[in-house]
Amino acid sequence: MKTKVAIIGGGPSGMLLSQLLHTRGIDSIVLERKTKDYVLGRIRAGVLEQGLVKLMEEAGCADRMHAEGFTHDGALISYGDEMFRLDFSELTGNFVMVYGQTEVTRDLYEAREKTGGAIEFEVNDVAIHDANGAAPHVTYTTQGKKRRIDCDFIAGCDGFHGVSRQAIPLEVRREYEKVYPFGWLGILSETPPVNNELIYANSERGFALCSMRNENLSRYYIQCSLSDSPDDWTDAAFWEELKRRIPKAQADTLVTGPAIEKSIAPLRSFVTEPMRWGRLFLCGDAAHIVPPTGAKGLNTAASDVHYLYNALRDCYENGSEAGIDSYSEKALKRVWKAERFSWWFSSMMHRFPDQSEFDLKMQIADLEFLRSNKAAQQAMAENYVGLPY
Ligand code: FAS
Ligand code: PHB
Repeated sequence: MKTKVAIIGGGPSGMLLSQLLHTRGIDSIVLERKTKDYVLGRIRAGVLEQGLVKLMEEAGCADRMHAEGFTHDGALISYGDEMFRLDFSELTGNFVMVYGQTEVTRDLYEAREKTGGAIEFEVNDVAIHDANGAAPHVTYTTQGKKRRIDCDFIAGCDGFHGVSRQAIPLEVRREYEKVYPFGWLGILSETPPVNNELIYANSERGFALCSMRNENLSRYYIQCSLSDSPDDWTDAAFWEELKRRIPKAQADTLVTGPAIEKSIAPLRSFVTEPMRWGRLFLCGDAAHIVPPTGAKGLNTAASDVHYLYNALRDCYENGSEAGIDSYSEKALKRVWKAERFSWWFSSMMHRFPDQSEFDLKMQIADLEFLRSNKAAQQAMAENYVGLPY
């Protein structure tokens, strides 16, 4: 088989890139390890920056998002029983869209299937060959048969545990990592959200986040030990702990119900450089990971896709390689800003096992400064709604 762009990974990065390329008549083939149902069964991000909203519009996949998503122009931050609001609109003139990553991915699959997009599910043994040579190609097996795709370019959109990053030689790759000593236990419940905007809570018992997917589907997280497993937490225990971490007024009005999904995500900050090796380009979690506190994971994958899509367009439509030559440097500039914001917000909102009394005082001072200083609020809001591409 031959295609212009072989895309490894059928998550949001791979599907958004494939759909955008399609709008310019640039063909691609998506190779996905899992089934479509499995991919669409994953519950992950919930907050979209304006940049991703615009990319979905450019991809022709934004109708349902605009019909069912919620624009949020603020969020609440609580510490103990104190709480204050960040007014994104007043501080930045911008807002975010609350619409689950699962729905973004579903919309992209629907668009690709409508336009006969080439997607292979349940592929195995994906391997990248000659990425830095004259004949880049990808091999894989499907239904026991070995296949080969010859291509002009390879997009590694296969997430943190994929194969693409490993295709860049160790002597070329530089990796940066910080592993956090806790995880997030998340649940989905068919209950009305406790508040119409998100609440990020720093409590003496640990971090909590009150989010939502719609007026009768809530998403909650509590910081938990890395040794925990979802089965260690009954629904009742989760609700009890959440109530102890959010302000009393919200705890008293929280509507609880059975968890329809319960999972634990470990937290890490990770970046690999460069994000390009010859004709191989890494996008999204294949190249970088952030703690989900700042809702930057999916949104930084989107800015990678924006840069790579425009670079490939420039190459095919104008014969210019300037975009692909500057892709890694341009993408990494924004990646590191997202890494910094996610690390800063996570450091301010979570309780760390080895925290000293002084460290705790610094957290409260950080929160008090953010609460009282407009410039600090502006900086936070600019990062949260999304820095420019
Ligand atoms: P993804 O990991 O989503 O997709 C990669 C795809 O590649 C997967 O479908 C995988 O099956 C496939 N793949 C892997 N190896 C392959 C191979 N060898 N061959 C073929 N296919 C292969 N971000 C937030 O902003 N907020 C959150 O609350 C949040 N929660 C998260 C919870 C978890 C458990 C995880 C893991 C991530 C979370 N994230 C969150 C980050 C998440 O949203 C990612 O940023 C987003 O999924 C990135 O999308 P992709 O780069 O497409 O990677
Ligand atoms: C979510 O709704 O899943 C979500 C929202 C905001 C975050 C992280 C996760 O910062």
